[in-house]
Amino acid sequence: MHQANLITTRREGTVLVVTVQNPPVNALSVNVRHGIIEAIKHAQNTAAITAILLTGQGKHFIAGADINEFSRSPQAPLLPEVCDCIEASKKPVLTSMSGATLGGGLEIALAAHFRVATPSATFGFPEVTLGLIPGAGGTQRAPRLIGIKSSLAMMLTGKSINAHEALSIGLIDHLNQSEDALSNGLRFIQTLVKGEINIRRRADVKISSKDLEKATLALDEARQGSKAIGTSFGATQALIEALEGSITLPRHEGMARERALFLQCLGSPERSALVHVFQSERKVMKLPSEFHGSARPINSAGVVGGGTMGASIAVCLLNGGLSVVLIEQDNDRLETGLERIRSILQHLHSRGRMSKQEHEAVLQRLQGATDYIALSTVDLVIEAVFEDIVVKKAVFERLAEVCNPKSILATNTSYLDINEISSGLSRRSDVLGLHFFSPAHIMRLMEIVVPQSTSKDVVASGFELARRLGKIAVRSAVSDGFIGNRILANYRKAAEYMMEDGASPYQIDSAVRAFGFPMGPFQISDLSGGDIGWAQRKRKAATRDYRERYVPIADRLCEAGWFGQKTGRGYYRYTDGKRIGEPDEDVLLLIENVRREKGIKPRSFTDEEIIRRYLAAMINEAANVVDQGVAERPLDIDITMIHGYAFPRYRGGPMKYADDYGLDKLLADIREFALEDAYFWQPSNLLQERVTTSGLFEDLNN
Ligand code: 3H9
Repeated sequence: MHQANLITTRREGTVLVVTVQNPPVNALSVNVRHGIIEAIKHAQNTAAITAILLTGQGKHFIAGADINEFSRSPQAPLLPEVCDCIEASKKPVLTSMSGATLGGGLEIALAAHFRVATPSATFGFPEVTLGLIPGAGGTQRAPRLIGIKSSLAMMLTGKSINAHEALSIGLIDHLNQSEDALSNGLRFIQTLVKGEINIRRRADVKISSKDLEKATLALDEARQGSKAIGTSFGATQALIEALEGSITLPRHEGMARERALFLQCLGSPERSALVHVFQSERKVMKLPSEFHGSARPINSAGVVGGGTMGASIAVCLLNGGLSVVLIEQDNDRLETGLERIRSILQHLHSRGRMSKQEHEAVLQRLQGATDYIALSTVDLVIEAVFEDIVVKKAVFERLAEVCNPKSILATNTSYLDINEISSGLSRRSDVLGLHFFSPAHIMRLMEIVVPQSTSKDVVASGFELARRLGKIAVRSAVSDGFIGNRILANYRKAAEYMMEDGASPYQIDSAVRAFGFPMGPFQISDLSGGDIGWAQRKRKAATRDYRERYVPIADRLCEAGWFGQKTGRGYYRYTDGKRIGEPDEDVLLLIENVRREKGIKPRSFTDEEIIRRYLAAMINEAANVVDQGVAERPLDIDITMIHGYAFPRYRGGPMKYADDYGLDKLLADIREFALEDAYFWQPSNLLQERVTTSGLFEDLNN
C-alpha cells in the first residue's frame, strides 16, 4: 500500500471517520502517526465536523508501535504527540475497536475521550515482553482510568484481557453485540453528537487520597515481587517507577518521567534481544514461496508407542483437533498408554485448561489398537518407540506397507539418522522427522527434521501441523542430535570438563542460573534421569574419538544407582521426595576420587569464567550447525535454544548474545581454552570467517 494511504478519512454526516489501514496489524508507523494528527487537525478546523470516530481496517484495531522502527532513530511526529493531539481535541474522539488493541494502540484509545469494542476485542500492554514500557502516556492515563492495581496487572504481565474484562474494569465504555466496529462506533457517536455526553479527558482526572493509599500499597507489593525477577528485567523496574509518577508527580512531570524511562529501555540490550526473538519466532515458521499451498490435509493421526513421549504427543494432536489412534504391541501396554493420555487430559481439564465439553470431545477422538492395520486411513503417523535404529526401521517398514499412499510417516527420534531409518523404503519421500520436546503438550518447540529425499509437500505439511498445534517449528537437516541436542551435547561436555578441573556441579549450576537459565546442567540431568545419557554413552563408546577427553563422573554416579530425582540421589540428594535437591558430600568425594585417579590438580573457577566457557562451547557448536547447513540461519539456533533449552529470552538466544558479546572476543576465548584442549576447542569455520570479515551472525539471518 502507498504510504499516503495508511490513513483514510471520510464523512458520515457530521462525523469524521478516520480509519487506520496499515496491514497486517495497523502498527503505528510514522506515516500512520502523521495521518492521525492531520485528520484530527482537519476536524478541529472544519466547522461541519462535530465528532471523530477512529477505527482500524481489518482484523485488529492497532497492535502498537511499529516494532521495525525501534532500531532506527525516531521520526516525528512521535506517538506521545499523537496521543496528546487526540486528547486535546475540542471535538469528541471515539475509538471503536475489534481484534487486538495493544501497546501504543491502547495508548491511543486511552487518549481518546470514549472507547467502544466488539465482543472479540482484546486489550493489552505487551511492552514489557519486548523490554519496554508504554511510552506514549499509557502509564499516566491508564491509572487515571482503571486504577493502579489493574494497570499494574496488565502492564507487568503483558497479558491481554478480553472485552468483558475490559468493560468490568472500566477500560472501555461500551461493549457491542456485533463484530462490526464501524457501525457500532457510528451508533455510539450519535449520542455524542447530540451533546448528551461531555468530553472526559484523562488529564483532568485527579486521583483521590483514598485511591492514592491503595495505589502506593500496590506499587510496593509489585516492587517486592519484581525483586525476585532480578535486575536483568530493567523494564519491570522502569514500569513501576513510571506508574509511581502517575500518583506522585504533576501530570506533565509524570509524562516526562515515563518518556525518559521509555527511552532508557529502548536503548537497552534486553529490548534489542526481545525484539529479535519476537521477529525470529515469526521468521522460523515461514517457508520459501515454492512450498506454499502444497500442504497435505491432516485430520487424523496415528501414534506408535504409548510411553511418556508418545502419550504427550497424542495429547498435542488431540488438542489440535485431530483424531488419534494409539498403537501398542499388546493390550496391556495399550491400556497403560491410553491411561497415560487420559490422565494428562484429565489434568488439563481439572486445571481449567480445557472445558468439560472439550474434554469429552477430545476423548471421543481417541482410539487404541494393537494392529497396525488401524493406521490404514490416517493422514499422519508419528512413531515414538524406543530409541533404537533396528526397532525404528522395523516400525517404518510396517508403516510403509499399511498406511495409505498419501499419508506422512514421521519419527520423533531425537538423535537417530532419519536417512538410515527410511533407507530401503519405497516411499522415502513421505518420511519426516517431527522432534517434539518433552512434555510435548507443554513445550512449544518442534524441530522439523528434513531428510534429503523428503518431498516439499511433506515439509509444508509439517509446518502447517505445527501452526495448528500452536508450536514454534524450526527446520533442521539430519545430523546427530539435529540442532538442539547436538549443541547441548557440546556445552554439557564443557560443564563436565570444568567439574573435573575443579568447579563443583553446584557452583556451575548456580552460575548458569545467575546467567538466566532456570536450571543448571546437573540439575537438568537429575531431572531427566542420568540413566538415559549413560545408555547412550555406552552405545557410542566404541566409536568415540580417542582424542576426546572423557569425564567418567556421570558413569560413576549411575554405577552407584544414583540416576537423579527418580532414585532420590544424583548430583544432588533429594530427601523425602523433595524436588529441590541438596548438595551431596558423597558426590563431591566421588569427583575428588576421579580427579585423583587422573592426576588432576583442582583449580578454582570464577562464575564469570564458567559462563564464558559454557557459552563459548554452545555458540561454537551452534556456528558449526549453521555452517554445515543443519540449521538454516543463526536465528533458527536462537529460537531452538530459547524454546527447547530455556536459554534466557531477554538475552536473545546464543547467536544474538554472541553478536552482542563480540565475536572477536569469543574467538579469542576459544583460542585461549584451546591451549588446554585443542581437540574440543576447535574454533568453528563460520565464527572465524565472521571475525575475519568483521561480520555478525545477524547478517546471515536475512
Ligand atoms: C509499543 O507499542 C510501544 C508504545 O507503548 C510506545 C511507543 C512510543 N509492529 O503475530 P503475527 C507483524 S510496543 C510491526 O504472526 P497474529 C509480525 O511481525 C509494541 N509489525 O499475527 C508479522 O509480520 P510478518 C506493542 C508487527 O495474528 C505480522 O505482523 N505491541 C507488529 O498471530 C503478523 O503477526 C506488540 O507487542 C508490530 N507491533 O497476531 C504487539 N505486530 O507477516 C505484537 C505484529 O512479516 N504483536 N507485526 O511475519 C502481536 O502480539 C501479534 O502480532 C498480534 C497478531 C496479536 C497483533
